[in-house]
Amino acid sequence: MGKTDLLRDLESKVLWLSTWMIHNANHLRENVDGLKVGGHQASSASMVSILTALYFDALQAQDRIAVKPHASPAFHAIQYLLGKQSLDKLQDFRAFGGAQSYPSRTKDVDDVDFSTGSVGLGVAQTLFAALAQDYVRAKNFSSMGEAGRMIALSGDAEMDEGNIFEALLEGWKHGVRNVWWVIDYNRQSLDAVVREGLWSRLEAIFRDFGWDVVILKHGTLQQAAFKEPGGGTLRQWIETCPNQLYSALTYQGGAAWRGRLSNDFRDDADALSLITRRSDADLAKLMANLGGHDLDLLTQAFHNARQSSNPTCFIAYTIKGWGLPLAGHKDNHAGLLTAAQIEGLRQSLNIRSGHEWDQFEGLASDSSALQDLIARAKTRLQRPLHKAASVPVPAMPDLPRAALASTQQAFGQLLNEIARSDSELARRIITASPDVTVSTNLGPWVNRRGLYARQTISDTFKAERIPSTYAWEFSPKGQHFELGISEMNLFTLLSALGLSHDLFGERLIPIGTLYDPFISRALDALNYACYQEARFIAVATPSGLTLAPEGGAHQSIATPLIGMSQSGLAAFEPAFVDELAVMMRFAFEYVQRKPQKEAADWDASGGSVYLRLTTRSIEQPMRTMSDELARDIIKGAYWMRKPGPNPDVVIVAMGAVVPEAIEAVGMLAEDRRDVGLLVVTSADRLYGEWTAAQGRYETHVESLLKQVPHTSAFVSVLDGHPATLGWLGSIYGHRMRTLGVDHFGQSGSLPDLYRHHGIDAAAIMQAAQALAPGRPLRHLRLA
Ligand SMILES: Cc1ncc(C[n+]2csc(CCOP(=O)(O)OP(=O)(O)O)c2C)c(N)n1
Ligand SMILES: [Mg+2]
Repeated sequence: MGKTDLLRDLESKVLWLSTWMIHNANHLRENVDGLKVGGHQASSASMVSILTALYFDALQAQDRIAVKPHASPAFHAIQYLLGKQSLDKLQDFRAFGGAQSYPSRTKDVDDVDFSTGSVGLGVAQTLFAALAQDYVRAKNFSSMGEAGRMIALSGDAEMDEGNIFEALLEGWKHGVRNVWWVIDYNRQSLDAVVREGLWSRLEAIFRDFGWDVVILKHGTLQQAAFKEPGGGTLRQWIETCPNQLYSALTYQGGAAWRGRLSNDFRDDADALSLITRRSDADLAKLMANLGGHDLDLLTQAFHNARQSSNPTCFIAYTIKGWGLPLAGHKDNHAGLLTAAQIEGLRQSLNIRSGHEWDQFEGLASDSSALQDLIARAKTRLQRPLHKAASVPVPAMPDLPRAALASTQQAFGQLLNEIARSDSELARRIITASPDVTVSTNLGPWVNRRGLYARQTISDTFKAERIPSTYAWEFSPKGQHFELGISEMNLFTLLSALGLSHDLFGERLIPIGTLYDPFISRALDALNYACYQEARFIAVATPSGLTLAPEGGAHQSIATPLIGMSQSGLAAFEPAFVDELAVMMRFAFEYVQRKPQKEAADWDASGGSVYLRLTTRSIEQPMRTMSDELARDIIKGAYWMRKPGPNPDVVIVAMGAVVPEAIEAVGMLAEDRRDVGLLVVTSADRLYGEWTAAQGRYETHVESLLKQVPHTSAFVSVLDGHPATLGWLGSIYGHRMRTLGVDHFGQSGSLPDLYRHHGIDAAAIMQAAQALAPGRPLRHLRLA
């Protein structure tokens, strides 16, 4: 038997296993809560042929692949055949601990390279992975083998997602290569049938961006039929058939095809006899033989594409629900097979009852030949066990002491000092910024380490001897990735770079800078980066109202809550320069921690880090950084002024408004007893430890606050949403007022805006007065 026959057998096995898997999952769901398994059956069947051609023929060990979210069952079925997925996980598809609904790097045990689920993100992820691969190769960290193809399997409606086009443009700028996007062109979305002619728009776009486009429209059966007498008419008919009609006829099957074609071909005897020569079943098979279901065509197309490194888009015509009774129906997205339909399919595939999970049950080919082919695929896909060495983290450089400084300025200085050093850390850092490199203070780092590009591009201003603060020279040696303005691209790139240790076996320490408010623009990309355990440091600056004259739309409010609520991301907000240095050192180590499945310590697995910085220059405390203080900063809070034994009020402050709190505390202390000032450096970590411990041990926040009697009151303040610190009162039941920003800001001076939003010293004192009444606060009256 030829290779194609074997592949065809495996294709039918993958279709069966994925269908059976969903059928099982459906039973399980119905028993629990009556929910139906949505959106898998038809979408998965649509991609069965493409996945079969890739995994059992075309893929190489160095390739990495993002599978269309709803093709998860077919993907897991293939992994099962390859011996990488267990039967019980397939049986538990979508159940707790079972194979995941959407391929997940972290939750699935099989070879998921990129987690998908939110359409569009996986597609763009492969493009940035291709750029990351080139970066790692350019650095010659170690001798890497052949470059892999970064492959995305995308739905056709998935191409509606804007982030794909943002990525396409960025890829073009950076000369992306070794990336394949395979579009499952089944002309159906979730709700409906897609617009006519989408393929030609897509083709034009991809060609414009310098991609090769391979259109896989007609399978080999159709191509052969076109050569028969009357074949031209058939071809013409298929070319002009509207998507809806093609889908409808596919759904109805052979007799319907015959009815329609006999009528349309009535004036063409040759074409008529072409269809009369075929049985209903053969006619249906011919009409369903689109390029994306033709294994010969697919394997050949992938083989050809391997010959060049050009980015390549395959538009593979397919049928949604291919091979199943719901094929082509416009409502099939969440469709499931009935018990009778499953039974029919089982019989047609010669699968005996009780043998549904058997690997070769019912297949025509010799099982040893199938075993051979699978074994060859396994060997081909055998990946080296990546053990990226960790990068040692030296002590952070000492910055010259300045009386006044901002955290953003200090961030630039710290990176500049790291850039000057010859450390391994300096070599492994890669920075990126969406067109805000200079304004987020990465300029000094870039001056020293240069911009990265595959080809050297010199700085014309420098060559022309025009004075400029920044050298803007690109070379393969450079360590800064200049991006266009898209924040989605920033986080998708950070996600790719932050998986380099796993994807390419070389550890990178990616640092991305952006304006804090625009984190929201990229939230989904950030979420997916964290979900798949990519490791990076996001430095968001400037933030909050503190950006006063820039106006309301530039002033972030919700980001401290995002930092707290985003899983896999440790969020910090330093007030002072020495805190920032401690956080950065921690971040370099934290991003390299190895994820652990059952970690005893809530924090052991590490994660990415988010630093929320500001441009506000504030007076720096003259203190030496003790180990204890450094530890407290990382845990999330420290006493700047320890309260006395019986405080009327404790002020809790975070970030840019700590000076307001210091001022308020100074004035309050004249009229209130034992006032304390707690500086929060990470609401996220303080809260994270407290909730993770569930009372099993005394957490940092508990040990800080237990000394404050219940009768004391708290006033919290930050330049962001007040809920960030609002939970502190619930630890021991302290009364609390939470100050912060909960409405859009506007342009203005800093004092104007702090006053307007009630986060200045006077507002803190007023809140303290209200909670801890007593003799009038003399400074409040003055204010
Ligand atoms: C960002 C996002 N929005 C919405 C969805 C819900 N959704 C899942 S599949 C789908 C339609 C996908 O159509 P297509 O890409 O053509 O894939 P097909 O099912 O046809 O293979 C939608 C809207 C999602 N998963 N992600
Ligand atoms: Mg589709």
